[in-house]
Amino acid sequence: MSARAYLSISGEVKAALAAGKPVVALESTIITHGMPYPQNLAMAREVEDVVRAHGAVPATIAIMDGRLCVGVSGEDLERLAVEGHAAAKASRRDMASLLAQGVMAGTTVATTMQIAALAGIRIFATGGIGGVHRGAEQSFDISADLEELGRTPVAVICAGAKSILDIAKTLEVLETNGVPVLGFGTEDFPAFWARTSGHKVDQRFDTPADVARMLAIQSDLHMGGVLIANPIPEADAWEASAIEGFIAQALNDAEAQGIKGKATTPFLLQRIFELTGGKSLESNIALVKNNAKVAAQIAVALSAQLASRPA
Ligand code: PSU
Ligand code: MN
Repeated sequence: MSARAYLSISGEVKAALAAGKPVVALESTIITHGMPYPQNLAMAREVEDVVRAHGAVPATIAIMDGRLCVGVSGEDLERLAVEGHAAAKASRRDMASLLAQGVMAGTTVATTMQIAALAGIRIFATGGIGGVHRGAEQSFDISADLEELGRTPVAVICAGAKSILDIAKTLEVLETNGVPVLGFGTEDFPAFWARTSGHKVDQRFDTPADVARMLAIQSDLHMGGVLIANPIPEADAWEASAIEGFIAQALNDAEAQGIKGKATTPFLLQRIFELTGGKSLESNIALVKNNAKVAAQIAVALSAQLASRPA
């Protein structure tokens, strides 16, 4: 059986893809493991609205009922949000087992990219990517997201990487994997809650049309993913120094409680949410919406450019 036989694509997304209209993929681990209920459900719906408001069709991706679902909405989206941490967190290696067992799972950046590519979606918006964890020289904890970006031809619009990670090492691994890291209107790689990290991106691009031109060429060259880093809006940003104390505390707590492997990122996010009295979540939601807007604009520009090419 072909891999595509496992896809369940919603009617709206299928029609948009067939017509070459802009589509933006959205991940679901951010819903199940990245945010608490009910804010996760509100966020998921608002982000879809933002994509639509900017002229593209949203395609939330998840694994449900033994299917790779593209365009999850309505009651299914609610089921996913309510399930939360009780749902599985699908990394690349989990996919076949989850399909075999018919288990509900949020898809990480890595698996969302994989499923988006299978469905023919080129643009994907999220909050932050996984990366090289601090202390990786001991733990070897490097997110599968970085490997996937190297091989799967999907552009991921994010707000950089959180400083719960080692950003310098994350950028090194992206370089090793051949992943272009573009700054959208910035030369500095953003650090999720903060607009800068002190580390440089590879190239700065200032408009959706410029990014779309680069993506079309990347695709012509049969190369892999592209990471587009879009800083959190000024009004919602934190000073790096203001969040660092909370991150240090969360990392200490994770170590004290022996948190390891795939539980690490959800634990740190939850702890920082508690330590900031919920304020980290407000910023998180603001940056995801901002990424959804830019992703939709890039998707619109890319569709227009591809449609105007000689056949
Ligand atoms: N960062 C966030 N929120 C999230 C994640 C990362 O701010 O929800 C999720 C994404 O789905 C990402 C995953 O792909 O965590 C990375 O997990 P890991 O570090 O276990 O690879
Ligand atoms: Mn990990």
